[in-house]
Amino acid sequence: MQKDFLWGGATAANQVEGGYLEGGKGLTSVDLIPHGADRPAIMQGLMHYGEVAEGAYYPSHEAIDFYGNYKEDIALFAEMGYKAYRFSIAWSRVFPTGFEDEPNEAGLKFYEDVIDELLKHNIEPIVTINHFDVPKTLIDELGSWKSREMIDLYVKYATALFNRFNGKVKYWISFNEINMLFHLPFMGAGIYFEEGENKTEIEYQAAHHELVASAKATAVLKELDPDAQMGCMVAAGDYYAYSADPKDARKAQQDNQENFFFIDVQSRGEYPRWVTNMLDREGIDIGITEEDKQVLKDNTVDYISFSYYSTRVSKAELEEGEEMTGNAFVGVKNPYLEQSEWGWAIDPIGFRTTMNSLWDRYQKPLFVVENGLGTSDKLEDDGTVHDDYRISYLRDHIEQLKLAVEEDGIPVLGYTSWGCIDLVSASTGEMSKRYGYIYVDRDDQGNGSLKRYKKDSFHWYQKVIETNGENLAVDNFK
Ligand code: BGP
Repeated sequence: MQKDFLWGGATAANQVEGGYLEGGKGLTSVDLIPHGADRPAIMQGLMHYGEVAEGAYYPSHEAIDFYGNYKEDIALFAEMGYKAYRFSIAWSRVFPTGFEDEPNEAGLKFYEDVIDELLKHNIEPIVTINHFDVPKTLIDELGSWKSREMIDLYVKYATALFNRFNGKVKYWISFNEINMLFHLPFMGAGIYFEEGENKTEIEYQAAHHELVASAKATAVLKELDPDAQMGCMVAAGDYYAYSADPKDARKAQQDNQENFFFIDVQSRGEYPRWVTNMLDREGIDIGITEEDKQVLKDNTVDYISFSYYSTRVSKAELEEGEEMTGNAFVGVKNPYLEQSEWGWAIDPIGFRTTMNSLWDRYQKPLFVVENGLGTSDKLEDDGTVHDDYRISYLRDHIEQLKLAVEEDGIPVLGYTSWGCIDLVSASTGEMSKRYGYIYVDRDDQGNGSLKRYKKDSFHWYQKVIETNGENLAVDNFK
């Protein structure tokens, strides 16, 4: 791997920070998604909690208290040797309702402190501007990204960040997993559906607003700091055809095209024709102006960042009960692959395949900003956690990453594994679905000391970074 390869870890504000009303922060979409039976329907925008409900448990409200603990946590990242740390900024910490003219100083100051702490340890901050997080007031007043007004509000927010962190942050990501809008509209974009609304129309309308907002923010960034880089971010993972039946192959192609849609626009600067044709055919007008087209064309991204957890399988004709979901993507089970405890397929070779697909399509540097295994761990009495299964998973994936770089010649900027410290699961709201190198003592009901413990994988990853990916042996730390 190249000398300056950015090894590190990744988190998101709502999954680690807590302090949900501290420092003047406003309520945000995720603060309204409780743990429990209603969570899936709420994330999909099919049910809506307009207010924080009495008696419900909201994991984002306290999370793992990174808000109060960031110095100690960053010190642990530094001890592992991180070169980069990807985190997100909570929009409602900086603009509590989204409508204020001026940013909230306490919010900006918190992130400035985080960034300064990282820089002190020579860790490159990778900042996601928006990760599953829309201020509640914008949802209530505008219907979130359904409204075109969101574009200017987002650009105002992003501009406040670019101004404040100019020269300190080089890598920006405009939206986390922007394609999640099609799978979990409320989680991804603060959108819920009213009776009688056309789902396809709403989703493409919102997508268009996000795409224009991303492009406009990119223009501002380049103006303020020509050296900074803007990346798009997609929940990646190729769709395989279930069989050699042409119908399955065609279905896989369509599923892949849909998954690439946002990145096609952000990287190539224009809508793919299958989308404009489909919208015309369906009689859907999402209000794309000539000016929008120009903005999209002129402000494409510098790099393609992505999350990778698994590939997916497309089948044209589904049989009853055959459907399965992994990371919100629906498909069928791959008979060749094992699954995680939470039912997500494990496919290291698919990681390399996916990187090749992205590179062949866009020819822009890639950045792996999420990858990891969510599973339960056991904290031993002596404070150790023997997570050899996580080490194997990461080893198998990093091996494929190296092949993509060294054999296939794909430029990859870095690898920040997901949930480098245990955090709240986005899909389930659980703490017991753990991804971290660092164990956090907290359970699914919010009990626990929040104390941090180093897992075996902590020491393993430390060695991986120290040897720049050369020593991947599962016992390299012993
Ligand atoms: C991605 C999200 C993350 C993260 C991860 C793991 O979709 O960008 O926020 O949570 O998936 O998913 P989960 O937490 O549901 O296990």
